[in-house]
Formats: sequence, structure tokens, C-alpha cells
Amino acid sequence: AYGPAPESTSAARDWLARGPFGLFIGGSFTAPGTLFDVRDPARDVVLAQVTQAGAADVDAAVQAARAAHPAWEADAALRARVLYALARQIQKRERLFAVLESLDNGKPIRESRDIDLPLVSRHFTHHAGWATLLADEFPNARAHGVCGQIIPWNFPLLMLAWKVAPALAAGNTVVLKPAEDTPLTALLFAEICLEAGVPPGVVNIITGDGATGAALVAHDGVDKIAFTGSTEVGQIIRRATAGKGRALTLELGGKSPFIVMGDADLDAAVEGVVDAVWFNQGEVCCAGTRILVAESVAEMFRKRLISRMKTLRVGDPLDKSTDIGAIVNTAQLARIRDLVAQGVAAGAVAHEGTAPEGCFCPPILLDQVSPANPCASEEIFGPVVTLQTFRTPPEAIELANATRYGLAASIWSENLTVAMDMAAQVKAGVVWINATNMFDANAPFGGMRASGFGREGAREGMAAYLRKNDAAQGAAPGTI
Ligand code: TXE
Repeated sequence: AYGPAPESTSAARDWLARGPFGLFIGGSFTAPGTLFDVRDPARDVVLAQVTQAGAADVDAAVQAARAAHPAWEADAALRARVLYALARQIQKRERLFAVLESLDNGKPIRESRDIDLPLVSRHFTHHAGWATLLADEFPNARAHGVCGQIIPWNFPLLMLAWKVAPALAAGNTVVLKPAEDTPLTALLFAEICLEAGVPPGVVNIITGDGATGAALVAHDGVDKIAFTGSTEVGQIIRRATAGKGRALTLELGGKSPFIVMGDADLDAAVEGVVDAVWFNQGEVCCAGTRILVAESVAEMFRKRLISRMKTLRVGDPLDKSTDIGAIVNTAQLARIRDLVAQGVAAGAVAHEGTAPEGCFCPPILLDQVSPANPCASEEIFGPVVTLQTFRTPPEAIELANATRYGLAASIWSENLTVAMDMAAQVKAGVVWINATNMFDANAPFGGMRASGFGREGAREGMAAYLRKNDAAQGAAPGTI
């Protein structure tokens, strides 16, 4: 573990010193209740204590959201102003948000500062536009009402933005539960809501673990549930909401293929792998974790990839030169290590970079992975990528689709006709060609099969926060 955090984090330290933190309900913070620790995985210290919301707290938050809903839905101009103000306030506090995110999650500051935060403010600006366009684009559409939103720990503030911005633009009010590992930027966001003039009750933030999430899902005052997280919990939530007439969108796990054709620009593809699976410690639902490379170029590609992998710096998330930060918690690190050991036992050959002691994992390439190897099918959610080879495009497609998931895929080829043809055959909600992990508020993101259903971003993402029949009336034919 690393020593004390550097001086540059003093604003974050000052903010953390305000803890222990209560819940944000009806426009103000409650007194702290039953507390749990939030840890910095890189330094192995407690950052803050936050409140575990119980059923009564969930009820209070849902009541506050219900009360705030009619006036909020009635005033689109106010919604646009508030969403724009949220974007501006986040930009003003970008540095504090980025440091807190890196302390809490372990991700490199370069990524939280240059990727997460710009995407977050862009998401709010984009949806400020949607608030004003709504009446034209979805005439007669109505909001669901109160949305219960449950998010994971890998992109804490970005997942909040993906959930909160479209919900508010559409005229819903929200009760959001951040992941128990990473609730801090959501609490800072609650303060931003006050600065941006979000009316009391429109946004409520309740911290807690899976039990808090389950209480939110079970509450009859919630009209729609939006969840991002593991496929297992997604299945539990789908069962719990079945038959209750509650709208649901699920963004779950993935095991996305990264297909390198024989004519691909190999250097670009090697950099693509760095962005696909060694970004955010590989804790990315759409990470390209399965390299499928044409046999004709496999040897050259493997060599270049291994030498590039060894240059990646694993270490202090607050150091600007770090490529791979800390794993979110020790249980996740143990899970990654266990899956890699299973993969090696099943015949894979492991190539590893280096990592410091503590809650860190080096970049790992598992070579010679047979389709039966558990690492070829289990989501590892760490900086681990498998390599398999293929001879023909149909064989590549078969391997690509040999998974229960269907979130994303990435195809590398200098022949766009081949790439486009393959893209249509891969079972995935998102396909990138000669690119990977590209996100924009204007492009719909989401999966199929065990990766869930529903889209976030773009017109489809807005439709997901409007009542379906009404939304369908307003949409151009075939758009939802
Ligand atoms: O996810 P969970 P965890 C995968 C990844 C990872 C594994 C476990 O493979 O190793 O899931 O991670 C809340 N009712 N992904 O345990 O449990 C929980 O409090 C309602 C992929 O962190 O799914 C948190 O807020 N809510 C993924 C959120 O669900 C419940 C991102 C996600 O936690 C609940 C994260 C319940 N019964 C992990 N139980 C992705 N697709 O991006 C838990 N929660």
C-alpha cells in the first residue's frame, strides 16, 4: 500500500473531514445513522463513514420523490436550466470530483480527470437539450414518475450521470443508490444538486449495500427500476419486479470479443487492447476481454502485445503516470486471482506484467485458452485478457458468439466491407470497428442476452425513461 496521499488532495481531505455522512433526502442531509466504512483500496485506509439506509429511509426517499414529481414533470424549461446548471457546477468542481473518485475506486487520476469527468458533464449538457426538445420529439409522452436507480462501483459518478440525467430530463424524480464500495462522489453530487437549484425531492441519494438496493426494488412507490451491475443481481431484480408492472432496464456483465483480422493494423490493434482491457483496471462491463486473432498474424501480434503489456505502469492511482490503479477491493482481487489460477489449471499460459504489493493486479495475458477454459466464458472484471486464434471469419464469429453475454464487440480490419459484414453477425449491443470503449451521450449503449436490455444514451435512452406506449406514439417509426 502507498503512503499518505499527496498535498494535491487537500481539498478532498477537507471534504472527507465533513463526514460521517447522512443520506440526501428531500433536499437535505439526514443525521448519520448506522455507519459503514468506505475504503481507499490503494492505501488500505478508511476514507469516510457513510450511512446504511434501512427500509424506513428508503420509504422516506421514495415519498420525497413522489411529492416532488408533479411539479418537476410540469416544467420542462426548469428541467433544462437545472440540468445545464448541474453540468456547470460539476465542471467547476472537476478536480475535487476526480481526486475523490480515484481515492474511492482506485482508478488512475489521469482517467478520472480526462475521461470520467468530461463524460459526466457532457451527459448533463446533452440531456439539458433533451428537456427542451421533449415535447417536440415525444409528443404526449409522460414520465414514469419515481425511478429507483442502482449503480456499480466501476464508474461511480459516470454511472450516476447515465442514470440521473435522462431520468430528470424526461420529468422523472429519482432515488439513487450508489455501490457500497464507492458512494463518495454521489454524496458530493448531492451537494451540487443544492448549488444547481434542483428542487427538494427531485434527486435523493441513499447509501447502503445490496439490502438497501433490494428495499428500493421492493418499494411500491417506485415506478421504474434502472440497474447496472452483475448479471446475478440483475436476475434477482427481474424476478422481484416481475408482475408488479414496474418498468425495468438492466445493464449487466459482459465478455466482449476483440477480433483481430489478418489484415488489421497490428500496432493499432495492440493499442486497442490497452484501451479495451487495461483501462480502468479492466473493471469495465464492455471490456474487450477475449482477443480472437487470425492465425496468420497471431505470432506477431502476441509478441508485440506482450512487450507493450510490460511497459504498463501499475501503481498509485494519484500518480499522473499510472496506467493501471488499484483493484476496487480485496475480494475482487481474490476473485480475479482465483479465476486466473483456474484458467492456468485448465491449460492456459499466463504472461504477467508487474504490480506493487497490496490491492493491485498486474496486466495479464492468458494465452492458449481453449473454449472450455473457464476464463474463456466467465467475466473476470480485472486487467486480464484471453487470447484465442481462428482461421476463417465464420470461425471468428462462432467464437465471438460462444458466450452467454452480448454487450459489446470490437473488430479490427483494414477491409471495412469485411468488418461491417462481421459486425452484423456478432451478437452484441455495441460494435466498434478499429476502435474500442468509445462512449458518447448521443450513442445508445446497452446489451442483449445475459448482458441485459434497454439502452442508455441517445433517443433510445430517453425513451427508456418515458412510459412506453406514450413514447412509442411520439417516436419516429422504428426508433424504439
Ligand atoms: O456487483 P453487484 P458486485 C460484475 C463483476 C463483478 C461482479 C460482482 O463481474 O466481479 O459483478 O460485483 C447492488 N437488490 N459487475 O458485487 O452485487 C449493490 O449494492 C438490489 C459487472 O459489486 O451486482 C450495488 O449498488 N441491489 C458490472 C449494485 O447492486 C443490489 C459492474 C451492483 O452490485 C442487490 C459491477 C439486490 N439484491 C460488477 N445486491 C457492470 N456490468 O458494469 C446488490 N445490489
